[in-house]
Amino acid sequence: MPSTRPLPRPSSRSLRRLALGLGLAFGLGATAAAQTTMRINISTAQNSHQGVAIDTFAKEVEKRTGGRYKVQTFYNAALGAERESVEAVQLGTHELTFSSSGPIPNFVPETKILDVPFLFRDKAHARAVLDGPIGQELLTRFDGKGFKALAWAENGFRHMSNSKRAVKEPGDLKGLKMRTMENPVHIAAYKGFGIVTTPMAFSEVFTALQQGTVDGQENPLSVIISAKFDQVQKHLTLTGHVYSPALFLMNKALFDKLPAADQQAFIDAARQGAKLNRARVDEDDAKGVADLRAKGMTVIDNIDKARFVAALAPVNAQFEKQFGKAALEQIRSAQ
Ligand code: EAX
Repeated sequence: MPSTRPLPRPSSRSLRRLALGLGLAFGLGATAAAQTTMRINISTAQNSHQGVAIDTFAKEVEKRTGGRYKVQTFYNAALGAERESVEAVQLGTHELTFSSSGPIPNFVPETKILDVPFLFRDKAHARAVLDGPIGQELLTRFDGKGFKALAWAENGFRHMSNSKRAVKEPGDLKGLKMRTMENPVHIAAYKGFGIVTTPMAFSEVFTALQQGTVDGQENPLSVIISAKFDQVQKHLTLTGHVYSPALFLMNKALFDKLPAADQQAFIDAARQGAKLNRARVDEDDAKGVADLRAKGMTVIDNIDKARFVAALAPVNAQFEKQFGKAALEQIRSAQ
C-alpha cells in the first residue's frame, strides 16, 4: 500500500522567511523609485512597550521623510531572536532592529557596564545616564562594529519569577534554575545569588517555563505581562535587580548612504519611539502588579533590597575590577 504519510514540510518559520524575502524583493523592485522599504524586528508582541517603540518609529520615519521610506514592523521574533536579529543588521541582511541590551555585549563589549546589577537607583537615573554624555558616548561605540545606534530606549527594571517558591530573601534564590539572557554580566551576577543559570533566547522562554525545563526567569513587568508569563509562573518578586536598556540599531553602511537630513529623520524618529516606549514602561510599572495579581500570581513587593545587594558583594568586587571603580562610580553618582 502506498504510504499516506505527508511529505516532511519546511518549518513555518522558514516558510515565513521565504515569503518575506520574496515579498520584499518584489516590493522593492516595484516601488524603488518612490519608496525604500526597511524592516525592523522585536522579540515581544506588538501590544508591548517594544511594539510601541517600533510602531512609533515606523510612523515617524514615514512622516518625517514624506513617505520616501517605509518601515515594516515585525513582532514576536518573526525575523529572528534578538541575537540573530542584531547579527542580521550588522551583516546588512536586515536594515534595522530593536533589541534589549541582552545580547549586545557580544557585539559591543563596552556596553556591558550598563548590565551591572543595582547600578541605577531608578528609571529617572537610568534614563538620565543613557541620554547624557555617558550613554551618548556609548552609542558611538557601535559605529566601528557595523551599526548606527539611533537611540537608547528601555526594557525596564527586571524582576524575578519562578514556579517553585516565594522569593523573600536572597537565600530563596539558591538552586533555582532560571533562564537568563545571553549576557555575560547577568550570568555572572545570578550565579552569585546561587541561581542555576540557563541562557536562552527570549523566543524560547515561554515553552521552557511551561515544560519545566527551567523554574524561572527574570524580566521587566512590561515583558512579563505582554509575554503572558503569568500563565506559566506562580511567584513574582519585585527584585528590580538590574535595569535593562534597549536600543534602535540600523546597519551602518545603509545609514551612511542616507542624505544628512534623512539620517536626522531616522534619529529623531527613534528618539520619539523611545519617548513613547518609556511612557508605556511607566504605565506597565504602575498597573502591572495589580494586573498580575488579578491573573493569579503571588507578588512580593516589599523585599529588603539591601540584603540582595549585600548577597552580590563578592560579584560586585569582580565587576569593580573588570569595569573600574571610577567608571561605576561615575554612573552611580550621575544625577
Ligand atoms: O527584549 O530576553 C529578554 O529577556 C528580554 O528582556 C526580552 O527579550 C525583551
